[in-house]
Amino acid sequence: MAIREILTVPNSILKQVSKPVEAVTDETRALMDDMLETMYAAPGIGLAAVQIGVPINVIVMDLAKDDEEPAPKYFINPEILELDEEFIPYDEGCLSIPDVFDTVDRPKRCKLTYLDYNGEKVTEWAEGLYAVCIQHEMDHLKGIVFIDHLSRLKRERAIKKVQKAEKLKATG
Ligand code: K2U
Ligand code: ZN
Repeated sequence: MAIREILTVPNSILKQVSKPVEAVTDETRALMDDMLETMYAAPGIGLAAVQIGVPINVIVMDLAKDDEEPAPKYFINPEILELDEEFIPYDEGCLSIPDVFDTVDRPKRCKLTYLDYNGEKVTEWAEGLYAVCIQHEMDHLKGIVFIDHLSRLKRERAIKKVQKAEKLKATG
């Protein structure tokens, strides 16, 4: 396993539309192991493969609280089948947009289907933080980051903030 670099805005790879996984192989599982290790180290609670520069339809997530046992979830070729008509606001962040948080409204619940770590098909409803996080991650698979749901001014300010912080980190 390895901790991989997380790409940050405005890296154009984050705008790519990810491609479906043809077959769930040991290589797919090795990638998901790296994604999970990278996510835990960030720390975060979700991560899409495109965020480490691999534009394929793979997401990892762990919503367990700090005082709970880890509960990793793996999503290969996830699809949303149904969306609740009711929207709820949530103060979102993103590992590809460090230290930027803002409110995004998303459907309160969603029904999704995906292949798990072993390639088995799962279909289930997501609600609460699970619903927010999976929709946030599935946006990544479409080349969309959460600031794309905000005003142009807020988006531009967020990108400038990340670029300034990266420049400071690089020059020390
Ligand atoms: O895509 C990502 O960067 C993963 C997000 C997942 C997330 C976004 C919005 C709302 C919930 C989850 C990162 O985990 S953002 C960091 C974070 C950490 C704990 C709680 C919320 C956000
Ligand atoms: Zn994100």
